[in-house]
Amino acid sequence: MSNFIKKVLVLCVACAASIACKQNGDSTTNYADISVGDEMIAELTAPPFVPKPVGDRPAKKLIVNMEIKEIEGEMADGVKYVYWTFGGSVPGSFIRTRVGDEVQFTLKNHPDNKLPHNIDLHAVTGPGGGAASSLVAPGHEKTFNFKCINPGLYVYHCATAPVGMHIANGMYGLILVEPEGGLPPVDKEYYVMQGDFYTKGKNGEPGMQPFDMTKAVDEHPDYVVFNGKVGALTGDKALTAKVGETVRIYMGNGGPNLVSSFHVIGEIFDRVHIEGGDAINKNVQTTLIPAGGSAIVEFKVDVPGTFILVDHSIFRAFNKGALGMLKVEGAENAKIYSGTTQEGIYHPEGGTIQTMPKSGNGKEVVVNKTLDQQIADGKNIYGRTCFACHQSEGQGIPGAFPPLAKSDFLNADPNRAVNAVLHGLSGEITVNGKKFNSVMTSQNLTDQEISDVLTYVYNSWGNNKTKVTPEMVKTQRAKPAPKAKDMHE
Ligand code: HEC
Ligand SMILES: [Cu+2]
Repeated sequence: MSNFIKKVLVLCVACAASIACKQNGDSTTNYADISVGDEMIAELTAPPFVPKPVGDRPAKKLIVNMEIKEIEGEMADGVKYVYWTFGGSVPGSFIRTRVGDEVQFTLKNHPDNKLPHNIDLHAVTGPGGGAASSLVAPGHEKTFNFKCINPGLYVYHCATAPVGMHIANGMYGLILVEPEGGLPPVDKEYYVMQGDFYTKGKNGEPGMQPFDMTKAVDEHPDYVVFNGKVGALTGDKALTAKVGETVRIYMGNGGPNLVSSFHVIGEIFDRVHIEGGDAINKNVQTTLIPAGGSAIVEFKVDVPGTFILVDHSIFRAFNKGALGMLKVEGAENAKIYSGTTQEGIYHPEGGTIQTMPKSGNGKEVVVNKTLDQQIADGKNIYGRTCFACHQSEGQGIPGAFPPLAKSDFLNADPNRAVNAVLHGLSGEITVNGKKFNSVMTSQNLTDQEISDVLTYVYNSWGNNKTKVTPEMVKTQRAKPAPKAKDMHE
C-alpha cells in the first residue's frame, strides 16, 4: 500500500470517528477549556418569566448579582407567611447561562435580614455547589466563581442549617445552562417551580403562619404550590399562549420533601428533557420531577381553552394549591377537539357504579321533599360533585374556584345559579369583589339533584336560605342555555 493511500485511510477513519461522536451526542468538548470573551451582566428574572435565550453568543464571563431578601408575603388569601428569597421571589430569580460561561457570582444578604444564608447551585462542579464559599451574614456579600461545564436545567437552593427549613421557606430557584448554539427557539417560555410548605395552622387558617418544623419532618405539608403561593398562576396571572404556538416550561421542584407528577390537563408534552438533562422523551402525559430536580417540557398548543397545570398527586392540586393555568386564545379546531357533539343516556351495568349521577333526561320519581330532606340530600351531592373545586366549606380556592360561602353572585339570582350548574359557566365573573375567569363544566344532575344541592348551598355558610325547587330547575332546563355574557350581568 502506498504511503499516500495509508494517509487517506487514516484521515477517513479519523473523520468517521469524529462524525460518529457528534451524531451520538457525546460531549467530547471539554467546556472547562473554552476561553471566555468579554464580560456581561446576567439578566435575572422573577417567575414565571425567563431571561432572553443565549442564542449563538460565545461563552462569556457572566456577572450574576443576587440579593437574598426575607420578606412577608401571602401564601393564600388572608394567609401570611415570611418567605426567605433569592432575589425577592419564590422561586428565586432565573439565571440563564451557556456551556463554557464563567460565572462570577455575588451573593448579597440584605442588612434587614435576620439570618445567614448561602447558595448551592446544582450546575456547579465543586464542593457544596458553591455553598462553602458563599455563606454570608446579613449586611455582607460574598463572591465566588464557577465554570458551566454541563448543559442542563439545574436547581439552586440555600444550604444553611437547618437546610430543610431554608428550602421550605422558599430558598430555591433554577439556573439554565444552554448547550452550544442554544436550545431550539420556541414561541413562549415560562418558569414554574413547585414547593411544599408547612404552617402552624392548617390549610386556609388566616393570619401570619409560622413555619412548622414537626410537620416538615413528618412530610405533611399544608400547602403544595407552584411559584410560592396558592393562585400564583391562576386567573389574570395565568400563563398565556396563542393557538399554534410552541410553549416551553422550565419546571423545577424545590421540595423540600415531595416529588411532583407534573401534568397539564388537556395537553400532551411533545418533548420532555427528562430531569432537565439531554435525554428527550416524546409524547408524555405526566413527567416526574424529583425534589431538587427539574424537567423541560415543550408542547404546541392546538386548540383554545384553559389548560390546568397540576401535580397529578391530585389532592395536592385541588386541596393544597398545586394548580396553575395556561390560557390559550385563538380559533377552534374541530378536527382536533370539537367539544360536546352529542349527549346521550348511558346505562351503566354492575354494582360498583350505580351511585353515579343520573342523567337529567331520565324518568324521575317525583317526591315532595321537605327543606331538611333537600338539605341532607344536597349535602351528599355537594360532597361528590362540587366539593373538589368549591371546597368543603364553600370557601373555594383563591384565583381558581370562586367561593359559594357568602357569595354575592350566588345570592343575587337563584336562576343564574341553576343555569351555572345545568349548563356550566365560563368567562369573567366577579364574586365578592374578586374576579374569576375560568371554566365550570356543566354538571350531569337531575332536576331534583340540582335543586337539592343548591338548596344545601343556599342554606349553608351564611347564604340567604333560598329553597330551590325541582320546578325552578325544570323551567330553566326547558329554555335554551343562556349565552356566557348574559350570565355575568
Ligand atoms: C371542576 C370544578 C368545579 C366543579 C366540580 C363545580 N364548580 Fe362551580 N364553578 C367553578 C368555576 C371555575 C366557577 C367560575 C366560572 C367562571 O369563572 O366563569 C364556578 C362558578 C360557580 C358558581 C357561580 C359563582 C359563585 O361563586 O357563586 C356557582 C353558584 C357554582 N359554581 C356552583 C356549583 C355547584 C352547586 C357545583 C356542584 C353541583 C359546582 N359549582 C361544581 C368550578 C367548579
Ligand atoms: Cu438560607
